[in-house]
Amino acid sequence: MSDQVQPSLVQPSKDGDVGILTVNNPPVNALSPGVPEGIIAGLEQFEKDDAVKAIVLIGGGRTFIAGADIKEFGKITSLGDRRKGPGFLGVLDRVESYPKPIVAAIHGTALGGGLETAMACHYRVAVPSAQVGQPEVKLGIIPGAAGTQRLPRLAGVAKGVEMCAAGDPISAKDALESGIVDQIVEGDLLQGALAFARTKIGTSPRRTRDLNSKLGNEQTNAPIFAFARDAARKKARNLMAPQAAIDAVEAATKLPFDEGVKREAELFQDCLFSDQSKALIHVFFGDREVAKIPGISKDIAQIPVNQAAVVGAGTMGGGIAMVLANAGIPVLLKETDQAALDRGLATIRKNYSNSVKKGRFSQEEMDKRMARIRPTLTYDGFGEVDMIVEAVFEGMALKKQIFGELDKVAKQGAILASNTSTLNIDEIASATSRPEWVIGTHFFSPANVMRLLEIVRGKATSKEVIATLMALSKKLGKVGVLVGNCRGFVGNRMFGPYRREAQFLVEEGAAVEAVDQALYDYGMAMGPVATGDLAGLDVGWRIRKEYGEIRDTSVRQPILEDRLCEMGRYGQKTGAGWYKYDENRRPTHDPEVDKLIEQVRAEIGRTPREISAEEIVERTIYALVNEGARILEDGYALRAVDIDIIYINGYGFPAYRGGPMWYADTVGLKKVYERIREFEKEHGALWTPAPLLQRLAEEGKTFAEFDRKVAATA
Ligand code: ZOZ
Ligand code: NAD
Repeated sequence: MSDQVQPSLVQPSKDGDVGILTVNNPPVNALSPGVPEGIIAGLEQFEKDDAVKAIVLIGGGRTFIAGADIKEFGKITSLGDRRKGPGFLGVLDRVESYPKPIVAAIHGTALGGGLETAMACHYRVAVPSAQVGQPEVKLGIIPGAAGTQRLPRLAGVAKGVEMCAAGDPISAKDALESGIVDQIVEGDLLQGALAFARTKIGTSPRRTRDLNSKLGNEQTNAPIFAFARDAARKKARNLMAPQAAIDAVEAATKLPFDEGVKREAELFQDCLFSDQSKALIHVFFGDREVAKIPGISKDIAQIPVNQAAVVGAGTMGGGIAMVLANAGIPVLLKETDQAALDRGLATIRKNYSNSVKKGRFSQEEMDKRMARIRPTLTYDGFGEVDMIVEAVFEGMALKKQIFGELDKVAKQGAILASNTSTLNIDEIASATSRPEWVIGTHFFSPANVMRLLEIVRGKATSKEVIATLMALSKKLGKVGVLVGNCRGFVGNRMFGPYRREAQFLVEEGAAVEAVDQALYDYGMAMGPVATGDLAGLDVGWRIRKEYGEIRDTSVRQPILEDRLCEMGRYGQKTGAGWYKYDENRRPTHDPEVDKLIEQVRAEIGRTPREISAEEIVERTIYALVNEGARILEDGYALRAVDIDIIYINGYGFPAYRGGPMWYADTVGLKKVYERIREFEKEHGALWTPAPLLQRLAEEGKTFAEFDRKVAATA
């Protein structure tokens, strides 16, 4: 524990015969240095006070304790001393063995070390809106203060293992039913907790460690652990923490409490010092960092978005209308003709019905959401809305025509957004008399599912519009990342070289399946070749044709995908692309594609060679890193972590690798740079190292250090 003791983070007070300890460490009452010490100091004070017969531990502000202070973990691992650990177990032993009853009073969230603290108390009460959980696996660690030992003693083995291995919080009601919480307080929490505490005065405190009745036996537990391990293998592919959490809960069922705690500590340390945990903690803070835009302070006035409109009810427009409706915002949805409008609405209805069938929400809720979407073939009502999102076909002339029309119908002060995936926002904005109100909102497909929203800043876009979109993205359940206006913005611009390399690897000798498998094993949700089939190969083909890139002989060009498109093989939508698809969209190998590959190899004079999975990963992932470094240097992404968050939320990049830029840091930029130099020698100018990457590699620095410099100068 730290030397900088700040006991003022926990305030002792009294209400008659009950002592109250209030944790005040905003914003989330994390167990930062000073909080554990404050709790101990308060307990010692009340122990000596004979007038105090029971204690209530409560959180000040918006929540109970939301867990360990995650910033502290980096300090522990950077010291490299595994034995140091968080040192919090002794504090909780002191709480549990305290002679007077202690009641934890929970509102907001009791998460991680917060729930562990509550479980070391003798009783727990909670308001109905409270949530409790052991979310540590989401940070690549496991509970480290006996959570895996106390939770199954309160909630049973099945519930304990589920909560520790999946990490999702549960409601107060669920916590009451499973025995974690003793009472729900409907009115004032403190008053309810005081009353509850008084009922325990004079009784000997109930210690969670002594409650063994829910621990089951070998026979009843074996299937629970087998099921949990299997589920974790599937849902948390390649992740070590969920498996470790299950091992730790299993230890609770097999070892005496103190031995189980020791086993948990070993597993906790293994996880804490892993690259996976460091990466996931980077992602936790990254998710929040991207909302911080230099030059756009929190007090910039935002534009209230109470009503919206979407132009185009195709794949994206329909999804965007759902996103708005889901957030309670009424939305006009405009199409060119009735048939297109009906098609769009039918898709929306089908998507909502599927959610109802899966039990995500009720039919009544679906009806409410549908009622918020008002179909139209005209611009009637567009003059009243606060934001209009354009999602028509990708083409500059059409986009400019639509923005010219929107300029006439939209009220002054309305945000005009385009969902373009490649086109220049400034040129689109030039079709209006108010470019400061124009912005790019690049949703990802399916828009109602994917978490990423690239917010594209034009050169005239106002700070108010940017601040509004950043805040709105959160309300819409998205992670908004501000990007600059370059072709493909950040995500798709990087995706080009990544998928280009996947094609080159096939040209050079790798099997299509081998490329996909290598990246899948690396942790990508899907391989790059299969992703092309999913998104539609024709999209890139059309863009390449529009930009006149095909057959540019000055640099090596991928050939195979254009040939597939010429054969009408656009991917899943035409039943064939790189793979053949059945009616359930299941892919199979296609000998036709083998023939094409052989033919292309012969044409370009490539003798196929053995290519290892390692080279496949290096060629594709380093292509992302190199392009990412260029984007960063040119200022199209604010920080390396912004690129990481884009890749994790929009492109299925494994969070436990921290995103492409963080991953490059973990490999070592010098090593990445040297490998890229080798690729340049072999494959030419497409692999010229980004100057920023070269500089950082030569200086022995990391992208994370680059980000810290950006933050310091912001
Ligand atoms: O912030 C949301 C949340 O989910 N936080 C993380 C909760 C969590 O994962 N807790 C478990 C931590 S690991 C743990 O406890 C391990 C363990 O067993 C080890 C043993 C104990 C060791 C003890 C050591 C003495 C939450 C749901 C709480 C609130 O969501 P909101 O959307 O309302 O707010 P955010 O997420 O924007 O957060 C506000 C600011 O607080 C920062 N923050 C949140 N949780 C933190 C934390 N900082 C440090 N530690 C935490 N646990 C967050 O970064 C954000 O900061 P700003 O600067 O971006 O405003
Ligand atoms: P889509 O072909 O599915 O839908 C476009 C719709 O716009 C069609 O229904 C069409 O009838 C309608 N439309 C055309 N002109 C119109 C007009 N004047 N007024 C009203 N409606 C009109 O296309 P999509 O895939 O939804 O793409 C839309 C936009 O989103 C494009 O700019 C595209 O680049 C971008 N985008 C697409 C994806 C994706 O994966 N599909 C992802 C991100 C961004």
